[in-house]
Amino acid sequence: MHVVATAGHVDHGKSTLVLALTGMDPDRFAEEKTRGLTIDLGFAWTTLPSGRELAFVDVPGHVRFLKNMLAGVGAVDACLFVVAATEGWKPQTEEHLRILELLGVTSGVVAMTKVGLVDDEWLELAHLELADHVAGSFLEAAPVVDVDAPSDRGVEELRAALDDLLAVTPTAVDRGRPRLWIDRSFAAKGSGTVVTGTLAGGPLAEGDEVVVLPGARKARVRALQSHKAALAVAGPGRRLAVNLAGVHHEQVERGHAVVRPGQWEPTRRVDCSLTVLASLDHEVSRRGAHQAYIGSGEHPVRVRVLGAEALEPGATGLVRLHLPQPLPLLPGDRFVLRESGRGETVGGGEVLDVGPVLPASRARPSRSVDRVVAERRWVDADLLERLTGERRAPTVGRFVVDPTELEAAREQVRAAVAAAGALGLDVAALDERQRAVLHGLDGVVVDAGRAVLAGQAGDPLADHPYVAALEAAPFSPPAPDDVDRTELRELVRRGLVVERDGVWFAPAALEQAGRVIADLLVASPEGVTVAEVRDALGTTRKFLLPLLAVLDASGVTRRRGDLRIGGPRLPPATPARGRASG
Ligand SMILES: Nc1nc2c(ncn2[C@@H]2O[C@H](COP(=O)(O)OP(=O)(O)O)[C@@H](O)[C@H]2O)c(=O)[nH]1
Ligand SMILES: [Mg+2]
Repeated sequence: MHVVATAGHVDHGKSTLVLALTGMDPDRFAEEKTRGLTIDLGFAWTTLPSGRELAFVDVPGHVRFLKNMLAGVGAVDACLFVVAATEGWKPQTEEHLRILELLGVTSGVVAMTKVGLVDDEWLELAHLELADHVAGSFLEAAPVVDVDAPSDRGVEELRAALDDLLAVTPTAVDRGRPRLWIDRSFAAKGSGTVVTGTLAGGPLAEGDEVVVLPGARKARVRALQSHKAALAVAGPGRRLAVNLAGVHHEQVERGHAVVRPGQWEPTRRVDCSLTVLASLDHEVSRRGAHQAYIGSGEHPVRVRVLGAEALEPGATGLVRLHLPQPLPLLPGDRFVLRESGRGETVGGGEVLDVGPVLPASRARPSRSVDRVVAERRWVDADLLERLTGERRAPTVGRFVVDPTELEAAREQVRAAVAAAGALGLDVAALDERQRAVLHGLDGVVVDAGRAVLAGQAGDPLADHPYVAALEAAPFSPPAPDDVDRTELRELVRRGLVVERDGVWFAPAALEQAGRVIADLLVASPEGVTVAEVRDALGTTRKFLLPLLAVLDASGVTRRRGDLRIGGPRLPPATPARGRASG
């Protein structure tokens, strides 16, 4: 199954050839018949001698209908390139060849038509002229077949040449991501909206839920037809008519696309390569009114040249295109750029980035998926697939992460865990990305919602002799004269010792003091004096004043004049003792 587009100047015999090859007249419209002129796309199909099926998209040759020509040649596999022997190479012969090249068409057959109307000498000259013009293009080595449709001369040879060509033309690839650029939309009696197009990228099946973009209209595939025959499933690379339930035909138009929901990242801004035609007599810059032909649509665009002010004729550079409506595009999609004012083809190129994040001044787009990851640093793997068409396994969590960025994030989280010490880092306080990084981090254990360095389970500092010494003499604590300064700082940081005004306490001493004061307050609810506390703890003012300062600061006690009363964190009194002394 292949789709081939015709190409060539008006009246050179494209439609006549399609009729001769298929028995079907591609000029559908009454107006086309009476004027003898193809205005819009025509469709016809045939089975080749090999059994291979071939569909033609017959395009108009007249310059006024170039827009319609462009709508038809988007997803084709090859071209039937037509040049009349009588007239030879003409402006639209040239323009169509350039457009096919810009759209990435790489194979074709040339038909030299109307050979019955010229003599041998003229025909020989016509061939020489043709060879001159296709030199250097993808048609340079293409077979050239002489035909004269009225006498049937050459039609069988042409059929054979097409068969040979398609035998070596790769069929459309199935990436599981169907996209049908709509070239016609109409209401069929009794069945509602029907759209047609060349299916690419993946299959569509009866019953599929789809969306029509732009506009994100949900619809369902009610029925499929290819070449007038009903199909339950249609693979990519087919001309297809799709009967859609759920949308009105007037909501759908040429240039829209039928896709599956959730597989695309519709965009209004794309970074692309742009090759400017060498024949253009001016440079391309942001000036001028441009139209981009993408898929089957024509879209007015703003053009911004990246990394330069303008592109010279013949040059290939980078541009950012601003579209009026979001389109489901992918890197690798081709487009043609025309200048609407002058009505000339400017050039064309390839979509490189459908979701550029860098400002135009810094953007240097390419097809590289690594570049997308590096620029976004963290990308959801599903989003990355929608942006690039490529599936990458997530590096952490659901994210694909730039390697440098990931290393930095690992270091940052590891440092935070280390800083949290033996108590551990509250995992709930981390954001999603940090949590994802934490879970893959070597040497970190997560226990009961807290992350600790693996070495700290069984922390040597917890059994530090100084802590033991402080606990042994809670209210006459020894000075840390023999303790290593780094260790002491770490002990303080981890809350294993508490320092105030040059005096060090064990946390246990503070707790004990709090309980003793609570008991005293049962007997003296109006408050206790420093001397009373001192006596109850059996300590001296030297130790007691810093100790009370800690208790005041932590809300265990509060000052009222010369007295201490209970603060919000005062522990409950010991029931028995409290009552006994009261
Ligand atoms: N003698 C002769 N006339 C042809 C041939 N092919 C097309 N024609 C005539 O040329 C005119 C234009 O043909 P058409 O197929 O409409 O050209 P298109 O604009 O390229 O599609 C018609 O009147 C055809 O009958 C041919 O091979 N020999
Ligand atoms: Mg025609």
